[in-house]
Amino acid sequence: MKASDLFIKALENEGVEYIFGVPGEENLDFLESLSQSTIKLILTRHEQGAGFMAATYGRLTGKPGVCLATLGPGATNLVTPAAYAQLGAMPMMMITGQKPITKSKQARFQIIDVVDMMRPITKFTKQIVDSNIIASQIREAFRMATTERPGAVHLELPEDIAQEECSGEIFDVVNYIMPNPDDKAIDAAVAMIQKAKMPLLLIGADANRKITCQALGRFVDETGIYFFTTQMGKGVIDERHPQYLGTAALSSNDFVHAAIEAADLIINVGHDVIEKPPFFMKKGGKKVIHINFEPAEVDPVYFPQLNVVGDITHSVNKVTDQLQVQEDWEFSFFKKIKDEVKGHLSKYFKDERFPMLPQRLVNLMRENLGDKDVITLDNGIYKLWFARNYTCYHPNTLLLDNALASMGAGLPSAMTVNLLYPDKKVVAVCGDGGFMMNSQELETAVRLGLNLTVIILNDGAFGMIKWKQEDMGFRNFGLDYKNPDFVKYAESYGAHGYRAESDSHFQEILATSLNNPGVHVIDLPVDYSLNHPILNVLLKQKTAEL
Ligand SMILES: Cc1ncc(C[n+]2csc(CCOP(=O)(O)OP(=O)(O)O)c2C)c(N)n1
Repeated sequence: MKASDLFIKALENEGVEYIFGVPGEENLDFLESLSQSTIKLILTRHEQGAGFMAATYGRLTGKPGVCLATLGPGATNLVTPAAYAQLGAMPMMMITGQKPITKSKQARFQIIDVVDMMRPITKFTKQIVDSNIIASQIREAFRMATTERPGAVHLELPEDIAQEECSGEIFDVVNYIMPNPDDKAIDAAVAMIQKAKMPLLLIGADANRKITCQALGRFVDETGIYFFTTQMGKGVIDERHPQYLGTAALSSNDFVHAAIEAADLIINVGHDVIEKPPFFMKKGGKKVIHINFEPAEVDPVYFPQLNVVGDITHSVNKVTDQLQVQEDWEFSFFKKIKDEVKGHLSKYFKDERFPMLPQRLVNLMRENLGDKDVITLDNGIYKLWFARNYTCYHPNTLLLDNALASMGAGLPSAMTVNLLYPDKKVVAVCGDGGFMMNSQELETAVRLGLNLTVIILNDGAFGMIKWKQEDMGFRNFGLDYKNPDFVKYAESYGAHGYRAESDSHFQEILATSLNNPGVHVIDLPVDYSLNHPILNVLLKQKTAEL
């Protein structure tokens, strides 16, 4: 069999449905083999778009999303999505081409050491030097990508190896069950929770990967313990729950931090140090139980006293089984915070000023989307507003990146959501800066016949950095730009373009976009004037008063 045919057969054996990518001439044997396969090629306009789409596929399905690029410049364009998948624990496999490795007349033309370049941002990176090991290397790459903690893997397929005749055989996919935690660790966790006066549950990104909703829902219902989430832990338990205190979006001085400050024990299910810290540990301060698939990595702000390592669902269920509700648990402060938060969050929900406040947009999105519809966020200041203020009813209904926190992933992520779940509505909320970083994928979305809406929050600036600049007392410098006409821009791709002129006009456009097929791009002028006074000033005062 030709080696590139075997490569594709091995990918089919892994259940690969799509390959997202931008082929180069070094991938042409691979492409020829792919043309005979059941796997669909999703041609994108930039390797970054392909990588973000593949990573999101991995994030949503738990199966590695596969992307393809050529050597040199194609491979370097995959660096950001590789880091995105690796930090975000999204299983993703990258395949890159290379000039022939045995005989080549290319000298150094386009050649960089891609395998080494990928080393710090992947779990596994290899050049295939012999076609007979293709099948085993692919099996190993998929195993690595999906094993806890999931992440990015990379295989380089040189042109001459792709053309070889080989007799490789396919390896069966072998899944395994995650080990359960040791009883001693469970006993210790139960004892610590029972001894605490104000225990508080934290739900992090890793609890969002597997089906932990039921176990965690049972834990909070049976114990009465209050909970908060990291940004990537949002939605694991329906946030309408009376014990939900909020999402840690800021680093400090939010209502949720007042609860964290008061708690004497944090039961941390699924948070690791990759996400922006939702709280900081201090020596001699509160205690932390780390419940996760892996033991905690120690960091100056995170050094839990107890690790419960193993399958998260099983750990949580075992703790719940044994835990006795204590009469001296004191939750009245948490209840007070819950009441304060409710009033604070809804304050600007009905404020119809235009340009629109991000708080108002959050509310309109919640009102207009169904329980399981999805918002994908790019990276900008609005991410804080959505993480704090948007109420998730189900896991993975607000997809954001709080690990690499890269700009440019909002639109590609929404495209994958629509590919996978055509019955769900999906809206990418992007800043004008982040949208422009991968806006060329509008062509891909239109060509694929996808149905999605993009809302561009137009402030003519890198708003997030402006907000930090103001907080640091620096002058307003170096962060403003001009935007293209987004309506014409969208239309030139064959998408529908709209510019919102008022609050009610935006609502009309939003309804049209959500209820009609095709790609819809809404230019929404945004008012960020309350970012500093609320996020930096008011919250400090409010939380100090609690
Ligand atoms: C690829 C990348 N480059 C730079 C940054 C740093 N950064 C974070 S947010 C931001 C500004 C985002 O601006 P925009 O997308 O317009 O959103 P806004 O904050 O204005 O709503 C920048 C430059 C980043 N996170 N990712």
